[in-house]
Amino acid sequence: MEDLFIIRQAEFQTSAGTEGNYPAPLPCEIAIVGKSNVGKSSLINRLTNNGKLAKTSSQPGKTRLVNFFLLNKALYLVDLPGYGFAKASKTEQKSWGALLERYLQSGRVKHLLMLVDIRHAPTQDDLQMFRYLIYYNIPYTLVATKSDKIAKSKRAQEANKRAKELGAPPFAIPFSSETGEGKAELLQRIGQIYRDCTVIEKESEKE
Ligand SMILES: Nc1nc2c(ncn2[C@@H]2O[C@H](COP(=O)(O)OP(=O)(O)OP(=O)(O)O)[C@@H](O)[C@H]2O)c(=O)[nH]1
Ligand SMILES: [Mg+2]
Repeated sequence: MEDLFIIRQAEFQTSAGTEGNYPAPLPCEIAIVGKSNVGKSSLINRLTNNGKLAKTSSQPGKTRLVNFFLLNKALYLVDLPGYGFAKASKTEQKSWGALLERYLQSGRVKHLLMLVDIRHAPTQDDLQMFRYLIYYNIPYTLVATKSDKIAKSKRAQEANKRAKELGAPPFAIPFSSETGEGKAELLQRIGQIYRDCTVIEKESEKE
């Protein structure tokens, strides 16, 4: 577990809207995408052991801005509004789409955690998101959320199935914000990502 990213400190930094008022970038920025209600904000709270850090709700459409969380004063973990919230008005859907797109095209994000519900086949929006990140060559990790909702014996298999349905290599990390399942694995992954970001940073300093 040498790469495990141990979160010693986590704080909300700032929110940004469509005007793209992002904070000064750090070498490492990891953002979370996925449909509305899939558990993006809950995942941040579970990882940081702070149930109140990111606002969550049983109603989809809770997160409406790009929210920056600073971990160990070294890395940004970014909570994004979810897509595919059918009840939102057309205008709202458009503005969230623009927000997401502007953020993703800003070139800040080094890695995406793409969340899918472990129980359901990906939606058209999920497929579109996945195609987008492949097209723009954004490194990603797939996370299958709400793993507590299905039998333990099926979790690995179902998580991998969701990845396959997206058209990705068949691997996703089963994760539960309720039980903490998958937390160590995800922190390990974040540790690897962080190491890669800082290696790249050092390389570019040499040039
Ligand atoms: N059982 C279970 N419920 C979860 C889990 N993760 C999230 N939830 C619930 O799912 C609902 C949505 O969670 P959020 O974290 O707000 O989802 P979100 O993806 O941030 O949603 P938006 O901000 O609307 O895009 C809440 O009622 C959470 O309590 C999980 O791992 N297990
Ligand atoms: Mg949210």
